[in-house]
Amino acid sequence: MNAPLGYRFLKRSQTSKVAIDHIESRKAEKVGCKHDVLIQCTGNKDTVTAVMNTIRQNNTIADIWCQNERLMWFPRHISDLDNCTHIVTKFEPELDCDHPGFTDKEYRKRRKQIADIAFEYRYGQQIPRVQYADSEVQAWGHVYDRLKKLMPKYACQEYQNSFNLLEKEGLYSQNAIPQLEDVSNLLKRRTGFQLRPVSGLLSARDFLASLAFRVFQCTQYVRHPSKPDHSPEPDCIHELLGHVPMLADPIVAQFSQNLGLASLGASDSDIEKFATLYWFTIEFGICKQKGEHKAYGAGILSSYGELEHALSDKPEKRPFDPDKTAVQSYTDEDLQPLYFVAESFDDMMKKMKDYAAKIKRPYEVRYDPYTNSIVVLNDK
Ligand code: HBI
Ligand code: NLE
Ligand code: FE
Repeated sequence: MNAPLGYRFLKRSQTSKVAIDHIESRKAEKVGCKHDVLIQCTGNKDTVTAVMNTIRQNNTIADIWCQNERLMWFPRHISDLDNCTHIVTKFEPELDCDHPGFTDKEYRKRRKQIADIAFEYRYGQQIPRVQYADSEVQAWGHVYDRLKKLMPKYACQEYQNSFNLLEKEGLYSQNAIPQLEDVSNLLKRRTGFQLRPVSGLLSARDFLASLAFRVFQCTQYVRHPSKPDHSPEPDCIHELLGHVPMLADPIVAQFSQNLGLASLGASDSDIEKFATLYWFTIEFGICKQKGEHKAYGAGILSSYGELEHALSDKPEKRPFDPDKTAVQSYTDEDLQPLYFVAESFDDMMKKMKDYAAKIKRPYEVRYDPYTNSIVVLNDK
């Protein structure tokens, strides 16, 4: 039997109320595949497909299909995001000996405490407030101060406008880490985006699907204080100082939702391409404004180590072109050696729209903001 697959399925099915009726495996006939595995199970349709999606995300599995389903599962209502919480274990202080928190027992304990908020969170609830420790607020204040000095020179106009507004509203300051619930309420009023807590790096499929509902999955813990200049994993400094000001811009909000909608039910290889495009735009994008290069990517804007590097002439820069950018490999461990530069924000968004329109799906999707649901068209 294919032990890792069987184990993974059993493990997930135990926590998801899926009953396994039968498991069987044999040597695969298809070249390049080791085993064919047949799993018959009983359970709520959405839950079974959510379990399948977990397995699908493991790239050792080439093909997975379900006899009773024509459409791949994806969230149809905003509350279905309670099932889009598949964490990718990477850069975690518990498992990665290079993580600055690996040998810091207190830090790991704190991370667990904050992660539990996300594990227990369900749609419709208020996001619990975190009483941040002085050392956490200090790390925030240090990054805040350093970034604020660099912003006028390096950040795009949209970012600067929103950041000023967040300060004016009294939500952002060097002295306190804003609470996700308060930030979420402000975003809801500005652009209809809202936050939900997540315990770490989410799978690209789940992360992108949330954007379709104007939901941004947001970490709540703070990076290790020994390395404030750059963190390879998302933390609340990255979310709040990188993403939130951009999500407070109506055009960026619409663009993010469109990318989310394009990802719903897409094949694994298309998800990978969308995730790569997301990486080189929303995360690490540079654009031209008044003849100068400016950062609009959240991963650049939340790291004072990356901000100066990205806009210096050290790294390679190439013009943004979705067909090429979508298949560019990248490192998520350190400063980026390569950035894609858009002619303008508008030009990047138009190119992305044309790219997404080329992706084949046997149906179209629309968002119904009255019911917070996805409407599937041509669903024959
Ligand atoms: N998960 N929590 C979290 N935060 C992100 O910014 C994030 C993620 N998962 C994937 C991701 N970003 C992107 O890099 C793409 O893979 C979609
Ligand atoms: N490198 C970014 C930072 O330090 O804020 C985080 C990137 C998360 C993808
Ligand atoms: Fe991010």
